[in-house]
Amino acid sequence: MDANGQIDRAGKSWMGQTVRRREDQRLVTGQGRYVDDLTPEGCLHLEFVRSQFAHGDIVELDLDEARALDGVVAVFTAADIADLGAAAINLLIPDVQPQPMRVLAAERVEAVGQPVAAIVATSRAIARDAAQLAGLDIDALPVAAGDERRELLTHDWRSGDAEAAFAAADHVVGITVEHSLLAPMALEPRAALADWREGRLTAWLSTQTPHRARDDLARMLALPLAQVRVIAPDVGGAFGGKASIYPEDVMVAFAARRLGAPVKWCATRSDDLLAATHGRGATTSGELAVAADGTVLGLRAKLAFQLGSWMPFSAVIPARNAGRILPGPYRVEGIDIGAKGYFANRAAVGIYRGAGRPEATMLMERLMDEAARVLSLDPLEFRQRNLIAADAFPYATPTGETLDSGNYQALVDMARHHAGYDALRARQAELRRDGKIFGIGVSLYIEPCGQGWESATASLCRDGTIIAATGSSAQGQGRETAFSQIVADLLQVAPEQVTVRHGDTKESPTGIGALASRSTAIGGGAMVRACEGLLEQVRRAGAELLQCREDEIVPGEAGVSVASDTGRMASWETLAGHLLGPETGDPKEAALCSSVVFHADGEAWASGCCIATVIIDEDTGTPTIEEVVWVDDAGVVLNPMLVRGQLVGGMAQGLGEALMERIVYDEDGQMLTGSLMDYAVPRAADIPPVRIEKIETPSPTNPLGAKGVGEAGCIGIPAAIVNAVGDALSPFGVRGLQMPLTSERIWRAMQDAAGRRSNVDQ
Ligand code: SMO
Repeated sequence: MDANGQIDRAGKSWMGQTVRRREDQRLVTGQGRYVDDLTPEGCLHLEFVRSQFAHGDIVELDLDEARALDGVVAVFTAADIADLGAAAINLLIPDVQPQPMRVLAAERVEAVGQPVAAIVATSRAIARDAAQLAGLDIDALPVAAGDERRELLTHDWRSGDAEAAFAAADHVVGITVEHSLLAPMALEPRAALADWREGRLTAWLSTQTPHRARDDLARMLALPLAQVRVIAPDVGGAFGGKASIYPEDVMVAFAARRLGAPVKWCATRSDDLLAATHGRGATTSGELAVAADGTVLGLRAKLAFQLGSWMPFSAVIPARNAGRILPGPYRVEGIDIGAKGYFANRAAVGIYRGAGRPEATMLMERLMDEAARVLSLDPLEFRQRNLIAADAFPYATPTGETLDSGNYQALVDMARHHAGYDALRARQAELRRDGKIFGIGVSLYIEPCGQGWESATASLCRDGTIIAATGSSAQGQGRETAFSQIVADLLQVAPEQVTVRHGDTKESPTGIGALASRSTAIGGGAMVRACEGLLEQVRRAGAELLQCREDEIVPGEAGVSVASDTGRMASWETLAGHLLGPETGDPKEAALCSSVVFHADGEAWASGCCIATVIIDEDTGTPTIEEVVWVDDAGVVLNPMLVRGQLVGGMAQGLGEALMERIVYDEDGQMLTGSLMDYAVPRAADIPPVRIEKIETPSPTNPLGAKGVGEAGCIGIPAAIVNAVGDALSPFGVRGLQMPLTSERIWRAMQDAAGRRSNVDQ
C-alpha cells in the first residue's frame, strides 16, 4: 500500500486492461438464466387485478367468477394480507412524510395500475383470464394535481449571502426546466418467483439489491433473516427501477408461503410502464447572478419533484441529489436552493440512472448558457472562468459536499481540443450564412458515486481456485469480469482461476447491491481489501509450508514460490490441501478466507465535459446529432472496454430523455403511453457518432482510485444536446424549449418565432 492507502503493484497487472467480458458467451448465446426461465416443478402463476382509476373508493370487489374458473388455486385481497409489515424507505433527509407501499389496495386506490387483488392459477393464461373476470367497482375521486398536491418532502441548502449576490449582480438570468417522467426500461421487465420449503422462503427476483429485498421480505413477512434467501439470477438491466421491493414481489412471496408452492409473476412491458417506478418528472427553476466580468456570484433554485402515490426505498434520493449537486463544477458562493416533493395519483417515482444528477446538470448548464448569452461571452469561455481550480481539491461545496478530486480545466481543454471547438464555431458561422440551422452545445457535469460501504469475501478453495464473493450484484455491467481482474491482479493469478459470486444472499456477504455508480469504487474497493487479507494468509501459510519468511512468498498462477529460490514452490491446490487435511469431497471447501466490510472515506466525484453538435432540418424540425465529443474522468479505470460500454449505454438513455422519451398522463390520471407504441425509446440508428476521451484523476476515497461511470451519459449528454438545440435555434429567438425535443416541438417553436418576427416586421 502507498501513502494514500491505495494499492501499489509490482507484478503482472490485470487492472486497467481490456479483458473481454466473461459473461458474454453465455448471455449472447441464449444461455442466460433470468427469473422467467426458472419454472420449478408445480410452479403456480400469479396475476393482479389492477385499478383502472387513478383515485377512488373501492365499492365492490367481486372475485367469485374468478375463483370459480378452472385452474384458479387461490385469490387474495387486502384482507388476507392485513398482517404484512412495512417496506423500508430511506429517509436520507429529515423532513419527509413517508408514503408507504401498499401490497394490495384496501378501501381506496391511488393510481391507475395499483394492485387490488392477486389471483394464483396453474398457468399464466388462466391467471390472466381470471383477473379479467374480477368485478371491481370504484367510485372515482378527484385526482391530485397542480397546487392542491400534497407536499411530502422539503429540504433546503443555503450558504454564503445569496441575497447580497443578487443585489450586487450586473445581470440575473432565469430558466425553468421540465423533466418528463421517464421509464427506466430495462430489457427484462420485472419478475419474481418464490418458493416455500421447510419453513424457508427462497425468492428469485429481477433485482439490483438482493440483500435489501431479503431484509424487506423478512420484515414484511415476519420471518427471521436466516429463513429468507433472495437470489438475483441473470438480470437484464435495472437502471434504478429494480432497486426497491415492489408490491408484486411481496405478493408472490406471501402466496408461496401461504400455498406451500412455488409462485411466479412476470411483468409485461405494459405492466412495467404502468406500475414500475418512473424517473425524473421534476420541474426545476433557477436564477444565476453574474457580474459584468463573467463571474458567477449567486444561485437560487426551486426544485419540485413529483413522487407519485407511494415511496420506494430511494424515493427521496433524486431531490436530495439534485439539490446537493446543483452548483456543479463551478465556484458559486451565495446559494439558496429549495427542493420539495409532492404526492401525485400516479405510479411511484424513484431513482433512474442519474437520480437527481441529470436534473442538477440540466438546470445549471442551461443557466450557464443563458448567462453567457446575456454577457455576450462564448459559452465554453464563460464556463472556464468559473471552474473550481485543479489545486482546490478536496473542495468544500456551498451545499456541504466534499469534492474529492478532479481537474475540470483539463476536461474542458481536452474537449475543446478534440471537438476542434474554434473551428466548429467558424463552421457554424459559415453554415448560418448558407441558411443552415446548426448548433453547438456544451455541458459539464459532476457525478457523486461510491458512498457508504460494501462487502467482499475472497477464499482459496481446496481445488486451488479462488472464489471472490461480493455484496455488489450485477445486471449486465460485466461485474464478474471486472472483479476477476482485481483478484487476478492482487493474487497474481489468471482471471480464469477466479470465480466471482454475487446476487445470492446465501452465497455472498451482506451488501448493498449494484446502484448509484458504486460497484467498482466501493464493491471493488472491498474486493481489494479482501484480497489483501487473503494474500496475508497465503504468505503465512506458504511460509510455514515452504519454510521461508512470509515476505519471501511470491504468489503466481502456478501457486506460491520462494523469492530467493523459485524452484521451491507449492501449487495452490497443494497449499489448500496442506491446510485442510484429508479430502472431504468438496472441491470448493475454503482453505483460507478473508472477509471485509469496506467503508469509503467519502464520496468519489466523477466529472466530464460533453460537446454536441446538432443540425436541424428547417422543413421538419428534425434534430440530428452530428457528433458528441466527450471527456470523462472516472478516476482510475479498471477495464476501458467496460467503461466505454457504460458511457455509451448511458448516452443512449440520456439522448432518449433529451429527444424522445415521455410518460404522459391525462388529467384523470390515465396513462396515455402504456406501451412501446406510444413511449419512444432510442434505437441503434438514433445513436450519434461519439468520440470518448478520458482523464484519470484518482479518487483518494477508495483503494482503486476509481469513480463511478454508469450514470454519466444520462447526466452530461442531455444538457449538451438541449444546449446544442438552443444554440441552433438562437437566431430564431427561440428560447426555453422543453424536453423531449421532438421534431414537432422544434418545428412549432420555429413557426411561432417566424410568426412573431413577421408580426414585428409589419
Ligand atoms: S439510478 Mo441507479 O441504478 O442508482
